[in-house]
Amino acid sequence: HPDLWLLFASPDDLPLTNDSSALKKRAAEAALAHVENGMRLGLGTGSTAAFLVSGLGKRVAEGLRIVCVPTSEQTAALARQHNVPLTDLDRTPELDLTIDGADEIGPGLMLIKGGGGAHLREKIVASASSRLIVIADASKKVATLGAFPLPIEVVTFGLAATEMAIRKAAQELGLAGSLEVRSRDGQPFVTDSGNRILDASFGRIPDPEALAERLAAIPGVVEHGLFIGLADLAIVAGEGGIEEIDA
Ligand code: ABF
Repeated sequence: HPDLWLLFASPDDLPLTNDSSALKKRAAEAALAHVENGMRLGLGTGSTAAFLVSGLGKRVAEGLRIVCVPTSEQTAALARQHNVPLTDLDRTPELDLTIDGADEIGPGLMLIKGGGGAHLREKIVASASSRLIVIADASKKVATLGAFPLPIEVVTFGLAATEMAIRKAAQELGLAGSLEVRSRDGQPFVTDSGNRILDASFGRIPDPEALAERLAAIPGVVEHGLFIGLADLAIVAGEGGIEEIDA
């Protein structure tokens, strides 16, 4: 289950029975090599980023000096457990590096993010960073984005009208499919910023830039999960080892 990591006090307690967990951990550990003393870091959200946070906790205990901005309440809680020093973008509006997971990594390091519902803060934090490193297991690498439903954070006001506007924008780009309000435990999922998520199953997205532009122009859309031109490096762990992909 993708949210299993939330149930464990620390990702280190997760049974690494599942191959992808072991690979996620390896990608996170490889990313630690990019962290230097004195850095201001953005901390991603999700099970891959959770391995990063616990790894940083160990380095901090050994004397690494960093300050970190978490991209979600979940990550903030995990960072506190691991004694990773936290700050926020109001006190530290410029960051050196953000390390975060992704749901899909496509050509040109275009990403789909937001499966964990945190992509609004993830995008704000990544945009405030000089560099974004994406960490993932090899299953996240795709030739074309879109098999993973695209998360779109929307305000609750006018939800049906916003849905219609999204459908229309997608249709004009030749995309169609279902648009579902995300729920968790039978209730609408509420993001850390109090909004809703629409998951758009449009299938293959041949022109992510065009879709990103159209979605961003819809007033009820707070932020979509397409990350374009943000990632500088992807560290992808597969059975054959680690692959580093530059933008
Ligand atoms: C965050 O966590 C999200 O943007 C993405 O949705 C998700 C990836 O999850 P995981 O690392 O658990 O596969 O980075």
